[in-house]
Amino acid sequence: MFRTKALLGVLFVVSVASISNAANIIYVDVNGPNTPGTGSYEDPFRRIQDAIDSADSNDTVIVAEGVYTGDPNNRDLHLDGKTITIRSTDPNDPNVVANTIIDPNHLGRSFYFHSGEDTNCVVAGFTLQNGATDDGSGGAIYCRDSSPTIRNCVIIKNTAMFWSGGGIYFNNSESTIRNCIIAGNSARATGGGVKCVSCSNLAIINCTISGNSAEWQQGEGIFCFESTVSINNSIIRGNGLEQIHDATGGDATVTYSDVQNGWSGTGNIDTDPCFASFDANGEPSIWDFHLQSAYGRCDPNNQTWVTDSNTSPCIDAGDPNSDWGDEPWPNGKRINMGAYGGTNQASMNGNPADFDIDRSVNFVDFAKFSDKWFAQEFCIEDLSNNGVVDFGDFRMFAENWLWQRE
Ligand SMILES: [Ca+2]
Ligand SMILES: [Ca+2]
Ligand SMILES: [Ca+2]
Repeated sequence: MFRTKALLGVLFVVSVASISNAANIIYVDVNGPNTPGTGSYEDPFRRIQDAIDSADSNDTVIVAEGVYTGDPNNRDLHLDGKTITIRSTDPNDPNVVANTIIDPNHLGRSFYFHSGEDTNCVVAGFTLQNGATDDGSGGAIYCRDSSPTIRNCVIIKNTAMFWSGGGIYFNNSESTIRNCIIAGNSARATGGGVKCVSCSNLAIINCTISGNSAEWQQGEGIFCFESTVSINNSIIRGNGLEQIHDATGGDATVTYSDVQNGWSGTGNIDTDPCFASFDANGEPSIWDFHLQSAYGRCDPNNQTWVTDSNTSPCIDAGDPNSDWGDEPWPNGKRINMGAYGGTNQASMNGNPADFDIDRSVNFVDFAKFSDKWFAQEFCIEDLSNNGVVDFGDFRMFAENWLWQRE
């Protein structure tokens, strides 16, 4: 009885606490009706900093598609130590990411973290472009004594004009960067894409870091110094002379990644990733880091799936223990390397009727198909992807019968 009362008491306290800390959603839309706006869905703020300033810890700021530029309250965004999620309307949709743009137009950075923000601060689903700093490091994002989580962002064409970390600079930070493209950024000194110093403890997961440059030609992709950086399921190629600079030795641990000129570590490769479109000396805004595939590649420009003559060796080459997430079938039941790995835009691989992934379609696959006959669910045997396994799927299975991969 006592235990029951105690339990009820705990539940009461927990529920009251959750009510008093109820998180709010604050909306931003550069095309909203009023300036500054109130942050409601009907009357959103038009400038991102206004929303951040009105937020309390645990609130979420949702930013509508549009280009956030010009106004000082759309750059050098600072959280003053609050724990806030700042995201686009759908960080998992690369089309939304491409259309939700923070562009300081070389007048500042996008984000300036310097007030002890922790890993529960999240920046998700933005394109951060044309940021620049003339007073130090970190062209798009600066983090000192702060550890925001950065995911599903495209960080492109930013510059650290007088020092380091053209894309992102970390100093005494414990950030995680996940499913980000960091490309075409430049630094005056070192770390064209990312610079990491002063006992930082960084995780870089499923990122594509390419086409960055640094004038000192050191760590043109990533520069690490007296820090711990773990890089997993990532592609680091086409960054000038040196992809990763490990200044003190042993700072960088790399696994299941494609690193130009190689890097020791489990599952690493050094081979052309077959990007859909990339020229290190070309214009970054037309680069496309989807991986070429004979079995299906998402073409974001035409909103369709296409096939290539090549199939990227980075497909199905990520950590076998990583969740392949939203990768469309056939996904090899293994995550791809790079920024689209684990997402619904991951390049496909193999025959869709090869359910056991043994490189041939035969009676073993037919047995699996039969087990699902007339199942009303979305499963890999539902080849037409309409929620039921029936004669339409049988026809598709028959078309692939006895397929064998060379
Ligand atoms: Ca895969
Ligand atoms: Ca098979
Ligand atoms: Ca079906």
